[in-house]
Amino acid sequence: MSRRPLLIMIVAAVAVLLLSACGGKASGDAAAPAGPQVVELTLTELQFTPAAVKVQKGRPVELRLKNAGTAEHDFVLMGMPATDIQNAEFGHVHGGAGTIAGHVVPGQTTIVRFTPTQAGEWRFYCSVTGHRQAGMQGLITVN
Ligand SMILES: [Cu+2]
Repeated sequence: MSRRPLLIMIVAAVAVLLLSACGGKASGDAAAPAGPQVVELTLTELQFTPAAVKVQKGRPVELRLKNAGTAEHDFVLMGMPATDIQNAEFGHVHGGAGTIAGHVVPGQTTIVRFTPTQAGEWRFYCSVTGHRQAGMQGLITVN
């Protein structure tokens, strides 16, 4: 008589193990990422090409900043709600709070990553003295 509860416990334990194994597999499949949205911007004197880009909300963005000019340039985007921000300044990657930014010297490509969390439009620009005023800016649309 005293063996019956033990048998029930063993059956229950096996059932839990099987369920958790199935659950792990299912969540692994569901987590298969669609991959980042790769956006390439070419920086020259004194513009971004293209000057308008579109990305999807909630999907990671990999922003590739290619400096095809002869001067140093950067990319600054302030106030756009985003998570997982990885800024890159002078080759040093760091987390960002509110500002998405990347600096790139001539002939190099700097990669900045972030995930936009809200639809809308925001302006980005180059913060090197005089560049924004000369027209080095653009628009990012999230939808
Ligand atoms: Cu510039």
